Amino acid sequence: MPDIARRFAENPILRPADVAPSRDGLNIECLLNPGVFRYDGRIGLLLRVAERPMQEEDWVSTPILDPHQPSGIAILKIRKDDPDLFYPDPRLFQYQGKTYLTTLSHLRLAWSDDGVRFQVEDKPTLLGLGELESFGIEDARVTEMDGTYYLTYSAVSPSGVGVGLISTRDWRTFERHGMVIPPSNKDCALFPQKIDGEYAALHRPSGVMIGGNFIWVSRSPDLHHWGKHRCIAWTRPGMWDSVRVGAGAEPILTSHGWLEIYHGANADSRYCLGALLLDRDDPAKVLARSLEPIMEPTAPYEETGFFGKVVFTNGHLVDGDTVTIYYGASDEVICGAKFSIQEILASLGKQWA
Ligand code: MAN
Repeated sequence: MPDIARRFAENPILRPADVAPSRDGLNIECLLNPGVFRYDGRIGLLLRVAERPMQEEDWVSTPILDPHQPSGIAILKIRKDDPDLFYPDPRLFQYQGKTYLTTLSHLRLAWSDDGVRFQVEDKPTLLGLGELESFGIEDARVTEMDGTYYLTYSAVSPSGVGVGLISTRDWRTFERHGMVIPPSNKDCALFPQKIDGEYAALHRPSGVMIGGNFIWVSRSPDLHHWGKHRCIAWTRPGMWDSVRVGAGAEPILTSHGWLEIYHGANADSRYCLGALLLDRDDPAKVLARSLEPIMEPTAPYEETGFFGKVVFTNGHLVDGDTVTIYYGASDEVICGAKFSIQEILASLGKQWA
């Protein structure tokens, strides 16, 4: 089944130039991978805003949060011909054996009445805080339960990437719960309701030496302590999701089970979207999984950009049969697309029957 996404005619709906940098001296390079929610009659995006200093020709420079600096950030600046520099990927580099990100991300709110035209707030909403977030915070998933919005996000630092948790009821005051799943772990999507009286989450540990980048499901009594771990979706050699897979936003409850839109990448780091159907009562049971992507990077803004050939989503809204995803294209601009839930289920064939 080919790409079944109906992209917004207005794409990209937000670009770096639409947003004000968080401080003098930094440039916004990328807007990406927003969390999505409804609050007070409006649609909210929690954007990931990635910044760095204006790049000079022979240098690479990146900001790092540092409470010891009066400005709160230090700039690491290295000559490109330095033999200790290894710069294989626009997203990260290695220097003297340590890995750094090329940009520093914060999270920022944008609001809309129609889901297409968004007003971005002038200032960051949430910045990395403390030593486990000194390389920034990224890719927040938003799940509402009983009027509380839970944000699960990637907390990045020299110690690795783990899952942080923040909650809010009003989008003005935030409670920070710290890191709830340690490195290496990301792509954490909470289920929107308890299962057997427990919270449940999809997440993506990364195995070193043995194992890999697979999707797991776990349970928790309190969102802090996670157990009953099960690995449910592996990478598939030779396929579009051969190197890494990770959950998108919260699973959607359908009459056939939990539908999860996930991302998969191959050895060329080409990121596509696919679907998983999980048992309603025991989401560790996978009922069906896309053989072909339901969305692939094909539009010009998805094929070329800061990091090309990427469609990546971690936020959506559901209205009846329609799921509207908001997604990062080429790790540079924000776009929207709609799917029919029935069409996604039909694309899975009769695997779950
Ligand atoms: C990783 C994360 C995402 C990013 C993709 C594609 O999974 O850094 O934020 O969008 O890679 O580059």
